[in-house]
Amino acid sequence: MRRTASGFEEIGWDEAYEEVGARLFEIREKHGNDAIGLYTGNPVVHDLGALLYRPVLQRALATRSLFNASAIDTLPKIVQTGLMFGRHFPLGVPIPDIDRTSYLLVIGANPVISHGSLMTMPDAPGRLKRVLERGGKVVVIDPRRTETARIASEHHFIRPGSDAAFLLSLVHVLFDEDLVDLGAAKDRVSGLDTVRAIVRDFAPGAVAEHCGIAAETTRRIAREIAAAESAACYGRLGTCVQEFGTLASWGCDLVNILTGNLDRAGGVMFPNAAAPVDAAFPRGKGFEIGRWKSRVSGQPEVEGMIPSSTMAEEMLTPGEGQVRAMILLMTNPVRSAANSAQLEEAFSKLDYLVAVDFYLNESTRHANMILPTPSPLEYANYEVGLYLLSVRNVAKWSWPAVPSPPDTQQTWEVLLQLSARLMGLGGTPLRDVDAFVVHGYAEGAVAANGDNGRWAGLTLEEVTQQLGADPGPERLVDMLLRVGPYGDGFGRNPDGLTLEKVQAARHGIDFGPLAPRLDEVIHTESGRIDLAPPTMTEDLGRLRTRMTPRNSGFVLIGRRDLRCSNSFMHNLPALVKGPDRCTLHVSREDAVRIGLEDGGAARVTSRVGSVVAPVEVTDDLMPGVVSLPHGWGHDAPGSQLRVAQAHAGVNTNILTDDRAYDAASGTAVLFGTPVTVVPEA
Ligand SMILES: Nc1nc2c(c(=O)[nH]1)N[C@H]1C(S)=C(S)[C@@H](COP(=O)(O)OP(=O)(O)OC[C@H]3O[C@@H](n4cnc5c(=O)[nH]c(N)nc54)[C@H](O)[C@@H]3O)O[C@H]1N2
Ligand SMILES: Nc1nc2c(c(=O)[nH]1)N[C@H]1C(S)=C(S)[C@@H](COP(=O)(O)OP(=O)(O)OC[C@H]3O[C@@H](n4cnc5c(=O)[nH]c(N)nc54)[C@H](O)[C@@H]3O)O[C@H]1N2
Ligand SMILES: [Mo]
Repeated sequence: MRRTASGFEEIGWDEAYEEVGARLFEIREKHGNDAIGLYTGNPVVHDLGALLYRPVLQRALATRSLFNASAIDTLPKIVQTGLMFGRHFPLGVPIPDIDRTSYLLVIGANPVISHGSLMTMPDAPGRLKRVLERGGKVVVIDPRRTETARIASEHHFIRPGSDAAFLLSLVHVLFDEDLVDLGAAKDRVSGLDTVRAIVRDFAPGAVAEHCGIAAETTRRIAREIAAAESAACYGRLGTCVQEFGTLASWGCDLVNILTGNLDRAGGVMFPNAAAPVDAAFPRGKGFEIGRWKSRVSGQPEVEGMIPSSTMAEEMLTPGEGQVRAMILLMTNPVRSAANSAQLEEAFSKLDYLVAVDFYLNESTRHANMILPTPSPLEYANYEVGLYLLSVRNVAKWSWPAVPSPPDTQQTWEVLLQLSARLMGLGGTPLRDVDAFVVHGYAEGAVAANGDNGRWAGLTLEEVTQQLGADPGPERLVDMLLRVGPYGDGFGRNPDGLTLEKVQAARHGIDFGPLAPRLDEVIHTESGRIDLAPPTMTEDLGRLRTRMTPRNSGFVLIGRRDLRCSNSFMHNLPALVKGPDRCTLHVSREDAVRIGLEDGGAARVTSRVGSVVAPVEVTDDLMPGVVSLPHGWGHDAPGSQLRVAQAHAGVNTNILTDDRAYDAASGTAVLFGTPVTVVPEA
């Protein structure tokens, strides 16, 4: 779809590739590599071709202007686990062993709705209920009494953004009452004395008012976790997209480690995925952030990405390195990233915008060219990404459910076509370009798994020959599976895994529960888990300043819904029918105080914007907090989403502020935005 003065027109693939290739090439020649930005959206993790060919496009672009949905939702966890375990994301993320745990502390996550995220699992409600059936406990800490809280043993409100203080006070109790027990991490940690000294100030009584949790409750929870046969502390978005995301993420793992729950059954453990990404990307020891800083506001680089909150300023601020063209890979940033109004402006001013996306929506309407790739029902998939975060080690291939129409291009083909043109290989047959890609991956696999790794004697020739000649992501997955922990090692272990075997197992293959593997995981220079990385300890001053009593205004948090996936599932009638879900939740106490009525309307205003939303009065929200879901606001002129337009809703990211961020990681604050709320006539 090409944008013209009179709207979008359909053109052929070859013409589209020619134009996009030529325009990007020209912009790069004139303004340099960093002038082209790439934004990788959330659905990429579920499109195998997009996941495995995005790195190819990234290399072809050779730009530092790399933005990512992970740089919206996960940076604090990436920074925290990277610095503590020396591992690149997500290989150092300990996952709750939910099927065997006797105590699950859920802080800032709603797995009944989200299915877990950094604890990937089918049937989240069933698994949580079984913890209780086994005689265990599930405790939820959340400013909202969520769907997860409803099936938990107990729930406590917490003031948004105060989790770091609460978690450090749990750690305080562990030291104070002599409950610290390192378990498997014994002799494998450094910085224990630093942590002990830090948490001295965080007595439960000292943080109770700030957090809204009584000191006795905090002490009891700390004792229970320490006494439980096994326990896991799990934080997700509520402990990431907030003012102290890195400190809160750190607090979660300190609780896990200091109660002996790291790497033990029922605690938090490291998955051992069948197709591990590190099998093709060998890396040295250690983990560093801030190898460079973003051009305008000097935010640290993390794993090659810069925080997505810097996107608008990088596009709008003139000077060398200004982003003048963008590639949007399955993302809707003008609805999903902070400060939408500024982003709308930035996208409308670009010299060139390409979107790989199947919708003409709020973001892609700004594109000069939309390259539509198929829907998830049309492509085969293997969860290369999410199996690294899974609560069991499993492997399953899913086949396309419906065929694609003729003339469809898969996402990997589109990315490869663009990459080829950026590398000056526009005239080369795609097969040959793909052979080059496979060669690159195979070199990585041999370096990581050959003589220094699992499969002694493995050679490049062997790998490339046995992978066959069919281009596309399948042979790359085959390679990852074969060099992986259950693999056939290209013949060295004949009974081992190949893609063919995974594809033949209709219902997937189960390798069993998570197993201890701490020694394999720790990858710091010192060989120890760093309990007190300076990135965290140096941020404590900021936390202490915040703990002084605040003004009594409202803060805004988000809310997920079972029938939405971020911003893109509102165009399907079955998923939007029923009562309006894009409502502002307000506690009964606040509603009475400021004169809001259920079914009425409220005006919500932040530093950067203002919206009017329908009000739903609830008993499930902490007073002082209001909640609005994200991903709505489908009334943008020029988008072609007939169903979504009829259920437009309100865009909450008009209110979120790109300048409010977690200082340690640069992550924008999406939960905890200060707002005013007044009735709207
Ligand atoms: N206020 C607030 N904002 C948030 C959040 C929040 O909780 N509160 N959550 C944040 C989080 S966690 C995330 S991950 C981001 C997500 O934000 P994004 O990464 O922008 O994801 P989506 O908004 O779902 O947009 C996905 C885009 O991909 C397209 N698409 C989806 N599937 C496919 C496919 O299979 N093929 C093709 N070709 N296109 C596809 C859709 O049309 C849509 O344009 O949003 C963040 N924004
Ligand atoms: N149905 C559905 N499933 C999804 C998605 C979806 O859009 N729809 N999105 C997917 C994506 S991209 C992601 S990243 C995951 C996210 O997975 P989760 O993090 O489990 O999902 P959220 O519902 O955002 O949960 C965050 C919780 O934090 C609470 N919270 C807000 N502020 C604070 C705070 O300051 N402290 C504490 N303790 N809690 C706070 C919120 O009330 C909310 O209950 O879900 C994934 N799964
Ligand atoms: Mo996300």
